[in-house]
This record gives sequence, structure tokens and C-alpha cells, in this order.
Amino acid sequence: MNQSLTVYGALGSGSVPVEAALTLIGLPYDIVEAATWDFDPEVLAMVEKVNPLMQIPALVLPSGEVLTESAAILVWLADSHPEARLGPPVGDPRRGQFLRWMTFVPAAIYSLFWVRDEPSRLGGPDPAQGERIKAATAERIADCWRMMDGQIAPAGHYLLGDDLSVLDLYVTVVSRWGPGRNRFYREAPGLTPVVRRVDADPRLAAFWAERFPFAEGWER
Ligand SMILES: N[C@@H](CCC(=O)N[C@@H](CS)C(=O)NCC(=O)O)C(=O)O
Repeated sequence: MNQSLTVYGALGSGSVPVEAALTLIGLPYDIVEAATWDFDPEVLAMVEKVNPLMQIPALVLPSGEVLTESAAILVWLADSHPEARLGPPVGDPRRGQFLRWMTFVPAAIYSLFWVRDEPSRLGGPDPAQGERIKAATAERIADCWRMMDGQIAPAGHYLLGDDLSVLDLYVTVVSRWGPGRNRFYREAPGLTPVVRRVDADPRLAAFWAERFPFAEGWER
């Protein structure tokens, strides 16, 4: 039996907040690099063994149990390692809002990338239709960030207070995707200092450089 955790993930992908949480907790893990969006049949066949949807992230536990769904993995990690203070525990008054926003990010925003990354999945082969889908989903994502910004007033350095939580890691990574960070800054000025703080967290500097590098013009 493999004694360590294995993350099926990829550079810049939804596995990055999971890997960041593992880094902050200090848990060793192996990575199976699997950029699913390249549609390499060998990579997809490998991922399918742990996730029939052929999506990353997936976390394989030493027992062989598999967890999929980024939000579930993040909440599970926070709950399993209370000493790392990565999320309000059951009974904490912030728990409801924690679960609310941990669900909102994948339900309202992340799920749109299934079509954004490959618009022909819903729009067919017409490139013009693909462009319309890209533009419409960009607007929807921007609306969602604006709505979230209107509903959360960070009560400390981070979204839920003074402890960095997996919600901060999640929003920081997902807001780097389309329509891009500059748009996020415009739509969500209240959340902006938080993601900038997480981008600049010295505990994650080496991790970001390796797994989601700040390349020239990354904010777009
Ligand atoms: N609901 C899933 C979504 C995962 C997801 O969309 N992952 C992307 C990479 S960031 C993927 O594997 N896309 C390939 C595909 O959907 O075919 C989660 O939150 O983990």
C-alpha cells in the first residue's frame, strides 16, 4: 500500500489549491501530472481510473480511497487537520458562510470551465459560437465575483477572519483563471486585498513559483 497521499493534478489547475493546502499543513504528497484539457488519451485513461469524469483534482489516500471534487477535498483537508486552522470547524459561527462560499465557487464559477475550456462541447464546431460562449461565460464569472464581493466583507486579513482558510486558497487560484485577475480586481475590490495577500504569502512563494508561476502579464 502506498503510504503517502497522491494528487492527480496539473500546473495552474484546480489541483493547485489542494496542493497549497497540503503544503501549508505540511503533509507530503506525490503528484501525478495530468493536464486533462490536452485530451491526451493516455492521460485521460490514467485519470479515468480514479475519476470516471476524467477531471482533476483527485486525491488518493494511503488506504486507496479516492476523493474528487476540489471543494470537498479542501473542506475535508481543513477538517482533518484542525491544527492548521485552514477552515472554521463545525460549531464555529463562521461555518455556514464557509460552506456557502466553498460551494459557490465550484457550483457557480468553476463548473463553467467545462464549456469555457472546450466550447464545442455545448456550441458545436462553429468557431463563432465558441467565441460567443467564451464571452458569455466570462461575463457570468465576472457577475459571480461581483455578487460574492457584495456579500462578503472580509473581517480581517482573509475572507473569514484573520486565519488563512482553504476558501482563500480556492478564490485566489480560481480568480487567476479567465476572465483574468485584472477583471476580478475591478469586479471584486473588497476581495482583492485578500487574494493579493495570499499571492504574496511567503509560506507559499516557492510553491506558487513551481505550480502556478506569476509569468509576465499573468494578471491579463
Ligand atoms: N467539479 C470539479 C471540476 C474539476 C475540473 O473541471 N477540472 C478540470 C481541470 S482544472 C478538468 O479536469 N477538466 C477536464 C474536463 O472537464 O474534461 C472539481 O471541483 O474538482
